Amino acid sequence: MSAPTYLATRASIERNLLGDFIHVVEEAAIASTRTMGQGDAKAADHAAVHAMRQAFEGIRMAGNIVIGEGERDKAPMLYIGEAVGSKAPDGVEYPRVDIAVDPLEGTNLCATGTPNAMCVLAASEPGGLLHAPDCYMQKIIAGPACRDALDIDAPVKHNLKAIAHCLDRNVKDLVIMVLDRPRHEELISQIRAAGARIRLIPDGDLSGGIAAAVRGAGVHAVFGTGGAPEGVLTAAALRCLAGEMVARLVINTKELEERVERMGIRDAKRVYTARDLAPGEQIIFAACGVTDGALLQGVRFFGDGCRTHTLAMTFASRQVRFVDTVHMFREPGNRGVRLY
Ligand code: VTB
Repeated sequence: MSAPTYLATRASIERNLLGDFIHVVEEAAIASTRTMGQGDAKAADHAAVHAMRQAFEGIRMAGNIVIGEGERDKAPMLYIGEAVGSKAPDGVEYPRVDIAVDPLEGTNLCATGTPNAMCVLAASEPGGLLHAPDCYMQKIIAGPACRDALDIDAPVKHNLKAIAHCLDRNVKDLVIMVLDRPRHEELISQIRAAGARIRLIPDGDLSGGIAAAVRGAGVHAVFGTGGAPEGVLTAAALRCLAGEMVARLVINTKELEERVERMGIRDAKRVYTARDLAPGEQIIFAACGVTDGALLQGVRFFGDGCRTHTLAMTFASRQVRFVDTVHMFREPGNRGVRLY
């Protein structure tokens, strides 16, 4: 007889673990925001990783980190392949969950107190998130209206026209987010030549990608090359939001070629959609603001506690929640609970 399962159904990942995962990103955000503006990106990252790792410990799941801080020898915590979650009592099995984390997306943003730093994770049933190598990924990300309209091999102008058409507007009315990097010089001049407007960002194409999938966020697409792990997390968010994405790994060295082969990726030039990158049937995506951003407010501390703002979404049960939490660090005494 097989061991009884603590949480029996597949549907239970979304239903039963969402609250726990919100807690995880909130804890990471509170810890890293303590370091905001200190100019120490490493310390900010370390605070987020440590808090996230600790928060995972209390969750009744057999968690497996598929996208994390790197390989085991480089990262002491939240390394790829690390088992997280509380230990099940004898005779009990907890649900198996694959987890992708970006404990602090935008470590420099936090270190400099610049907008859009956030603590992020995505989770799914085993196999539901691509084990992407830590390399670059070329991406075009847009909202649900742009269904099947993006072509990563087409000229920039062509994609901008397609996006404008889907959004029932002119190319000049579009705002395209691009990471401010020398490698994007040519891309930026092509977007300018096509007549679209640009918002250059210092870091954080993940939060930009989510904003592009939400109407009214003031950004219509993200173009350019960013991290592949961030690409998988973006894809998990986009599946919950029905957003569009086309992406391709940038495999430009012999070492990377061998690495992706070892990882079982047969076609290194493959064009991925959001569904390819995050194929799970059960997906949870949670992001808690560290510094204020397009969609999320950062952590605000007050005398007795703090307040956090989290985006929490599920794929199968189709929920998009904005969670506004007041965390009490101590008894407020007769000063009362201050919400503002
Ligand atoms: C992007 C950005 C991230 O890494 O993915 C970027 O969105 C890519 O790397 O916030 P480079 O900095 O080398 O361009 C981050 O900046 C950090 O993960």
